[in-house]
Amino acid sequence: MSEVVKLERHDNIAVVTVNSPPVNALSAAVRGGIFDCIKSAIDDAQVQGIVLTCAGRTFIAGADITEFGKPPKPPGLAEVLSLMESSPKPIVAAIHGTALGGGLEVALACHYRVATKDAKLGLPEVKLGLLPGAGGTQRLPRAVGPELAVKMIVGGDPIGADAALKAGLIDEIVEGPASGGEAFARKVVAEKRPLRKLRDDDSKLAAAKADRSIFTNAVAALTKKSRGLEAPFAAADAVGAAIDLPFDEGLKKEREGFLKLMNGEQSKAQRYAFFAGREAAKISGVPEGTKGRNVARVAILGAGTMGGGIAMSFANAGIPVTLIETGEEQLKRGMGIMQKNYEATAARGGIPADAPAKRMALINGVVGIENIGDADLVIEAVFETMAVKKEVFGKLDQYAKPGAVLASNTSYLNIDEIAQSTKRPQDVLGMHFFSPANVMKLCEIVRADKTAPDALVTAVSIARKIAKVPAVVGVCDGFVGNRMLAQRGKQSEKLLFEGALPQQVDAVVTKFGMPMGPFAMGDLAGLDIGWRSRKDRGIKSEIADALCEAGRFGQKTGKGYYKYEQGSRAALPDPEVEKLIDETLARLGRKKRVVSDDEILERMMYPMINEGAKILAEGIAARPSDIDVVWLYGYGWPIYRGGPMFWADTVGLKHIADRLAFYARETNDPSLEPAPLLKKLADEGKTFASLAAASKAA
Ligand code: 3H9
Repeated sequence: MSEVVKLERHDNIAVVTVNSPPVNALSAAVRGGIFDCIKSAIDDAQVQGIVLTCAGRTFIAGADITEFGKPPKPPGLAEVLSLMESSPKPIVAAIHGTALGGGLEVALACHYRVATKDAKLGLPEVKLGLLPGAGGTQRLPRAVGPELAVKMIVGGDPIGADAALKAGLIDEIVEGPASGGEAFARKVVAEKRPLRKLRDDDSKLAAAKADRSIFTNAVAALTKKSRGLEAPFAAADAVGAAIDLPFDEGLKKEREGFLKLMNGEQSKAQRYAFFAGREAAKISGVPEGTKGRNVARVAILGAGTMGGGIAMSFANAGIPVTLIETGEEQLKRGMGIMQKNYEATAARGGIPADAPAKRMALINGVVGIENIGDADLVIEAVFETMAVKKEVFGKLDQYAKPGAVLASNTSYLNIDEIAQSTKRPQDVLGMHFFSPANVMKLCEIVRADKTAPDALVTAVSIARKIAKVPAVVGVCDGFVGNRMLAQRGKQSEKLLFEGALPQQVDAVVTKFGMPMGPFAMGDLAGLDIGWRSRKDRGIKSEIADALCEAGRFGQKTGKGYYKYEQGSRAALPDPEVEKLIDETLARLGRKKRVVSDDEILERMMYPMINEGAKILAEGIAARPSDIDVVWLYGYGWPIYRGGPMFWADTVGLKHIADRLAFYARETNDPSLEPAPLLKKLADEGKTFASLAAASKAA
């Protein structure tokens, strides 16, 4: 009766199956199909029980996000759920894969729920800047109690079938969803079990009604890291309504909150970010159907901070790693750090207690590059100079097996040049991980001139497999992220010469939503690195040099642009730095002026966007959304602002181009002149979003 939902009757049990690939999202057709099939089953006198299940890889993974912001099409999900919950015949949701968002809400409106052992159940709406809008905030607390409910709703992470069974979210773990669901429905019918409706069951709310601190403490802990975000707080309020209000009133409150968020700017940005991340995995300029190479084992060269973090990322995904160092001492140190790192995470409850041993067992630490022979992918994370990289890649030629993908983790060096040091440039590309590599999600995949399409596909798919967000970029100094960051760095330094203080600049940047300002970031990375490199190149940076000459290298020396108390990472403004800046300016005959926060924000962000426009024009990134992905997942750009290019569109490109031209004039800095592409879009009244995808190779 429907293209995407079908109804079958097996004796007295009706089986309703949703089949709408890829993830059975609740499009209008799916909602309509479920409504019609359930109604038919209710009307069929032969039917005594109903199973709702899904074909394909997953149970319903949520509302169809592509429909948000468009005129609603009937039937609404609330109407479908109301029909199901009030059905006079028991409905069993049979779950496999991921029952997420609206999908779990459908299941919660059923009278019983069963799931396969590997199923995951969750309400991740908050990650899209939303709250569950189809009863999830009211039914989940009634199913599992408000404490776990608020954790799932405000935190947004799913739970597994075992935890769901323990919490009372599901009634049984089954082998197969359809067969298990049907068997369970037969049991319900045979035993004449009641029509259990979560809306009528307040028993699990009683404790929180008596002592609301159970709930408020959980909310306080969960929202600690939600600075700037609206959804977690609105979601917590909606769950609070489940405790305080009758079901229907709570539902009304939930609906109001959902609509407000859905129509707001933050959710728009977060939904954009969701699709941008998926879009980035589609590589332009690669022949359709190109298959990646098989990767069963990875070799990583270098067990330092980066190499170790990368090795952990693979081990976390169950992929065996050969971790290679040049000496026993370095290897021992690297292995020790990983072990400690895992143990600390386990102690915090981040991973199971037996995970450190299991994961470390996947990392085989050895001395000598000759041990890479059985690796399908080799990632080099050695010292960051061209000479060292070339030497290493020359050796890879000798020891890597034919067809192995050879990746460099360089953060700025020319991969084309590195590739020339091998006889197999078609296998060479960049995989630029971000520090700490076991935590940060971004992996810039650098496509060199001669990189073979299947090598590129291999890198993108393995990055996804280890839970990274890949973004394909072209060869240039610093690739996408660091190239844009360099523009911000240049301006932040100039601002000090004009009268701003490090703490003022950083405060503007963190208020915008970035996790750290440029000066605190410099202190974290170590100021001596740039100092040494400037000396090598004969470049001066008066204030930064003066800091280093005074032994202020950043956090590691307890002093940099800020001071740090022993054992603390908290950046404290230091009058000595102010004095040092004043003296430097006086020495150079520079006059201080009052720099407004507005100016700081514009000079921190607009030059990066300008560089982004150049990156697009050169084809270094194929789409504006790829640049946004780089910033969202590599640099902590606030997700509710979508990424620099998305944000630029919301500010208006004309305004940005005008301000850049103004600053170019006022500060006598030709590098701030609006890039041709930015100027063109601004003149035409267009946005970055209007640009068609264009990759270097296309
Ligand atoms: C919600 O439910 C609101 C309700 O409370 C209220 C309603 C009133 N819609 O990620 P993948 C596409 S809000 C549309 O690569 P995986 C995705 O774009 C929703 N499309 O696969 C991709 O398309 P393409 C709450 C969707 O195996 C393809 O499916 N739910 C949706 O790595 C495959 O996706 C969520 O937030 C969707 N809901 O991961 C869940 N979901 O091939 C969001 C996916 O063209 N989804 N697509 O690029 C996910 O977390 C992951 O997709 C999932 C599968 C874990 C399901």
